[in-house]
Amino acid sequence: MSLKEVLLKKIEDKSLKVGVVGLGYVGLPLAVEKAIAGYETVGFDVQEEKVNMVNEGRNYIGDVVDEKLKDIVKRGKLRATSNFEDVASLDFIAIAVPTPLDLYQQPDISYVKKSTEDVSKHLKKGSIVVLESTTYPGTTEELMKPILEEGSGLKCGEDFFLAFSPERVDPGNKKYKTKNTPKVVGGVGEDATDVAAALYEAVLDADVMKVSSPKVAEMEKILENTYRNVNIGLVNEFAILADAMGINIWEVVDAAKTKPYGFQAFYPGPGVGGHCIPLDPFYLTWKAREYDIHMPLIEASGTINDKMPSYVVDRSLRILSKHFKKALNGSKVLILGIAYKADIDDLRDSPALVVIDEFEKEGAVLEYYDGFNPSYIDKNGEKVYSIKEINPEVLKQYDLVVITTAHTNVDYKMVVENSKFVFDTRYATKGIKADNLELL
Ligand code: SAJ
Repeated sequence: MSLKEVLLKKIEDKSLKVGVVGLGYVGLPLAVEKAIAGYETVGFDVQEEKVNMVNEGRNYIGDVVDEKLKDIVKRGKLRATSNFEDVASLDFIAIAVPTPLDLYQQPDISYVKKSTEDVSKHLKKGSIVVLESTTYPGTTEELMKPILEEGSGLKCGEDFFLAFSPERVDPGNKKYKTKNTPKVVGGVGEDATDVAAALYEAVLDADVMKVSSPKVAEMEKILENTYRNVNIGLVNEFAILADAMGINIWEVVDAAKTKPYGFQAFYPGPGVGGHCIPLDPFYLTWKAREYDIHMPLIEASGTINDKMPSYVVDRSLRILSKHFKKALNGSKVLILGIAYKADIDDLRDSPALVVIDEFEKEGAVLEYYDGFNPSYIDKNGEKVYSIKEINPEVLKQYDLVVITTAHTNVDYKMVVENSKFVFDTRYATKGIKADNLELL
């Protein structure tokens, strides 16, 4: 039997041994779904704490159902380790490690490189490796393929298969999860694509689209997220003009989205956070320069989005001056919500934390409330605590309340009724009219 036939058979009879490298918001849900689908799954992570929590059946990812994790661990379908020697027994290894930017907004591909090296040392003949991390087009074939071949002495396409299949996890999304989100798969060669697609078809309740190469799959994922970044930048630019013209941008967007085709609503905000949207487009602009091509539209949207936190502070400064003849310096400001988006606890690249920094530069006296984040470590390494709760007595102490993340576990009507002034950068107070309320 050919390499492809052997793997397809193992996928069909569920004897395929599966590995997932990286047990974060992408890798753990993926490992859980593969184990639930009946495949013996090994999770790999360099963080001992994550390895121990998985082996104790203790969940730490919001999108994973605690009971499901506990059950598959108890049934021996899923275990975790930091020992890559276990790769030697695996047929299908997915890699879902971070692809951040470094200080200079350049791709930091070190996690992909390191995990590929670790896998290559133990890669067995007859296996397949699939990268899921969002990255620049070319990563799979130009970076991973040589590492895997040199590290294992095996030949890609003959002794093992290699493919790219971008993750599409939208943390906190109640409707679309790993299980039911369509998947795109692009292999080095058609056989690799077919094998990778076959496993996703066996595990997911979603369409699996095969594309002609890893590069197509790598670029389509970047297009998905660049599309978001640029459209958020566009609406942020509109928001700045709308405010200057005394127009309610939120009403404008809600009106535009009555168009049933050809328009998708994006809303302004205090900036763009998370581990994908602010970063992924710059994996592409970095790679484009290798072809002497610049992408000014992407750069421009990044500039606009990065300016939003200081724009929020400028607006706050004007509110205090106009309504209270107060300077921002020395004013007491309450920040409502520090996660990068509503109803999750993730602080990565959160614009709210940049807003806090910008306020502090102006001498404002800040506190924050976030029910999902009782504390956080600020840029000086200091632990900052959320105030315990928000109630009428507490709210009265602040000169200004700024809503930076619209968590739905807050009574915004009570906030507006009991605050001196509220600046809402997230439309959390939609439908509330008050003289002490201003929207971004
Ligand atoms: N944001 C706005 N205005 C908007 C939409 C978002 O300011 O209209 C901000 C959010 O507040 C947040 C940031 O942009 O700070 C990113 O938001 P996001 O909704 O794109 O959420 P992410 O980054 O957690 O997840 C995205 C996925 N989200 C959606 O498609 C809705 C998806 O693009 C990817 O699956 C995922 O990134 C990824 O892992 O690539």
